[in-house]
Amino acid sequence: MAADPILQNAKSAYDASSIQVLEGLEAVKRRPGMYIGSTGPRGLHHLVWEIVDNSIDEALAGYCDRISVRVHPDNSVTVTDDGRGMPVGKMEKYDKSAVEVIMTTLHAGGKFGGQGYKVSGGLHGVGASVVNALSEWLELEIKRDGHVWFQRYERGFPQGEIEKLRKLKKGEGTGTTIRFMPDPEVFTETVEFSFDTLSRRFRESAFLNKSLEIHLVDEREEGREVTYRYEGGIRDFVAHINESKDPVHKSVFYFHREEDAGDVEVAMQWNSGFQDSVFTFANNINTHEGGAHLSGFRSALTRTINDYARQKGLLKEKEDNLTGDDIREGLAAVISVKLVDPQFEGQTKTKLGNTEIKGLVETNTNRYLAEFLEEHPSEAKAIVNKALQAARARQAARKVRDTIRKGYLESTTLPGKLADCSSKDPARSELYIVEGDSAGGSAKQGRDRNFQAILPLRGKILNVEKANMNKVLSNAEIQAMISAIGAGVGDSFNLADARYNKIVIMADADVDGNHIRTLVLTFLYRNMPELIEAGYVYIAQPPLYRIRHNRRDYYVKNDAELQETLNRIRASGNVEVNRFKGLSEMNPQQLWDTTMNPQNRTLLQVTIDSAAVADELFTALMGDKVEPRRKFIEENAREAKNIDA
Ligand code: 28G
Repeated sequence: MAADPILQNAKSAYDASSIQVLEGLEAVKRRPGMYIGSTGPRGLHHLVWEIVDNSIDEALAGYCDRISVRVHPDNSVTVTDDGRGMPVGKMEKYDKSAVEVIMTTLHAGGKFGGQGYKVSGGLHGVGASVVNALSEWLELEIKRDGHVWFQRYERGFPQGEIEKLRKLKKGEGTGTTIRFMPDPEVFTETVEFSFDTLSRRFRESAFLNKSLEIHLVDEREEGREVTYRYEGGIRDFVAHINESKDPVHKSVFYFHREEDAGDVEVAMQWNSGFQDSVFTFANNINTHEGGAHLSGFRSALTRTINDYARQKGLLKEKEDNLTGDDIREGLAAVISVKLVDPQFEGQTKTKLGNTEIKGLVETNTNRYLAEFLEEHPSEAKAIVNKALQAARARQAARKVRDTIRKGYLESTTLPGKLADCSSKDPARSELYIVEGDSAGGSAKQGRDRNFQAILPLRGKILNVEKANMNKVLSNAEIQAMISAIGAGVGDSFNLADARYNKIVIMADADVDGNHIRTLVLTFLYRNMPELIEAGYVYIAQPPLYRIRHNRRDYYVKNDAELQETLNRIRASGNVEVNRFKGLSEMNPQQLWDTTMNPQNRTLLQVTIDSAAVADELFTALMGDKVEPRRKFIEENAREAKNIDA
């Protein structure tokens, strides 16, 4: 048995059956998608999440308070933390250093492959070997035990043993640095990291881990860097969600409770809007599909607010209880739980299954919320009033809905503007939602009517952020969309009734096109999220340029492709380049060839993440406040131009 207490720890950890079988890295190289989801841009970024999560685990253990991430011009990434440093001592059982065992053995099943899920806090180093296997090279620098240690790997293979570089200077501190170069033979699509994707994720991590500092530097572009550190943790997260909105009360409700079953943290504040933005996390993982923590929170919220309203006479005896929906209107909330053995379930494995967590969240939310309401009577009144208003509007909306029900929503009559396809098989059928009548006309002529339906949208559809459900449902363009899709809306949405399994938003590649795309996406995200979760929603990519050369036409969808194509055909000269200003500039044949023909087109599939970004973008752009809009446009100008990225 090793004398080093760290090695003893490590040994018991590795012996534990929870770690399961140790496999070689060949499995990762054979099927990268099983371990990182995909080999596209999402998988590429996953490499960074795996490494940074290990630093965050070290922070959760209480030893690290600063993480820095650097993207180098060659697209390699360096992550540094000021934790204890990965253990460097020899493990007798393997005849290797502990860090080499961590870097070269695959622990547990892949995150995306099945049973094994990573538990934040306690199992760190788990994903590092996956990153190592998928990196052309990876270098480690560890400060601990009085020295700086170094080791290099190539495609997962150590290039020599770990070695001492030098002695640590006085006061230099400890920590881990990992620099890796994603293997271009694995990430064939792209090896380029997106600053915005990295930055968004690190902001979220910083919100979820109070006082943890995360510094991101992009060496590819002068001055591009951010530092996130939130003393308020998820309280600041909620304040951030409400930044571009108008809060109906001042203080953010917050509690943090540590119990044997797990840690619970809740923060919330109501705004004057109509949507609810409740985000839930388990072990820092965004649980998009909710689960036990969310149901516990909802029950407690409905119960405590009703109890309070009754007790204070704000709700009269003869009046019905406020519904959960009434109470959650305009609510911004973050629920974060940390537990030892999280069970992730659901279609996308983002639903927390641990039933014991429901009671934990429910009991504490009941208790702390009742206390908050008693201690903040004027805020409590504002909150209850907001819910009462929502209840009244909901009753009015129900009446409207009942009257229009026969006319539009639930009727079998399809909207007049819809050019439907002949196929009645949803699996084969596609609905193109097209901006403008003239582009709609071209699309109708250019399509394959066997399986492609066209729905032209006139002008700007309703601003869903500002309008309540009542108005949203009586808007003609929205109604056309709802009845064409055929699966209902909101609570009565039923995915199985969707008439198309592909819903393609087709708009110009300009500012107006972006606007309409964002509007439609936001509408779908808020009223038919199941459609996005099921992967039914796509964005069409019309070309940006036409290149005419020797009587042949080439269509390209971005500047990079333009450059590439020009380089390819440059030799023979006499090239004509046209910029497409809009869909309507293409004739039906061109539209079919470039954007609609399944043989040639590239569709972008909308994910819940990208829809959430659209939602955020939308709120900032459309909300009532000017300052956040200006700020958002400044910070996200690139993104606003290309929300598809
Ligand atoms: C910079 C990029 C990513 C890390 C640590 C620190 C320890 C550690 C990492 O131990 C083995 C298994 C469970 C204990 C733990 C150091 C205890 C004592 C560590 C990182 C031993 C892994 N001293 N910092 N792993 N554990 N940072 N940053 O990867 O039982 S990984």
